[in-house]
Amino acid sequence: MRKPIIAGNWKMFKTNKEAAAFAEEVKGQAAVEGVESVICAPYTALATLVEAVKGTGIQVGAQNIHWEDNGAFTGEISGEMLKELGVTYVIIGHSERRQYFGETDETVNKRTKAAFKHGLTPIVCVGEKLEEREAGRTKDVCREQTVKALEGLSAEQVAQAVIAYEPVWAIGTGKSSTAEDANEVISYIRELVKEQAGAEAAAAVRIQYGGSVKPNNIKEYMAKEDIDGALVGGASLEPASYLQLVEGAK
Ligand code: G2H
Repeated sequence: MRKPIIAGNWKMFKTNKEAAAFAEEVKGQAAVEGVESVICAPYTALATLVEAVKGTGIQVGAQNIHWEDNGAFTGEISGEMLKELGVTYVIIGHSERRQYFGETDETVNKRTKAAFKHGLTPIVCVGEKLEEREAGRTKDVCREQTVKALEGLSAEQVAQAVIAYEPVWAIGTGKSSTAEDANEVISYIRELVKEQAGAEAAAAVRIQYGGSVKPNNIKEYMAKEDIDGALVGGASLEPASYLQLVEGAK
């Protein structure tokens, strides 16, 4: 059985103080039996957040990782640095990184390997752009991104990974993919994992949907067989809304 996972992606929102205030508000209410809850915060808030959510059941994730352990890479953060803080998850290859910061399938693969090297769970993002969807290329794009992201990983690693299917046109736009459509693509991604890493890994890997998920639609997604949770941006920023999402994933 795959444990549902809700991951908040705070993107470039919340200062250190605001992150601490969020943790204070969710204290005592955040743990929901049978659901894994994660918040992926900006680097500057990670250390504070790891301390502040202790005992709440929330785990803390970063939003990127460099593939080297250290070196002359100005502005980058390594797995070792994240691990030392108590971070357990890391988002890799979010479409905003692909679109604005030159992320490629190759660098996504390197970062994913680095996450495993340091005992972090990667949340690997894949998904098509609007023009790709309209050209009927959704599955081709997801195939390319998924296969390349997971290249060279062991079946055990793939089984532990989290994949987030995020159609780019649904991100922050208020337009969400229907649960049926999302489930169809996610089932296809699970088939790809099966081809690449075997049936056991495919049955174990958790695949989230992401793109305008809100407390009022989370249950529709969670009701689908292949959808194991959500990667949530905007709706993860308010404590009450985040708690409703975690509750809705039960
Ligand atoms: C997609 C998602 C979080 P939002 O980027 O990864 O953001 O829920 O705001 O569409």
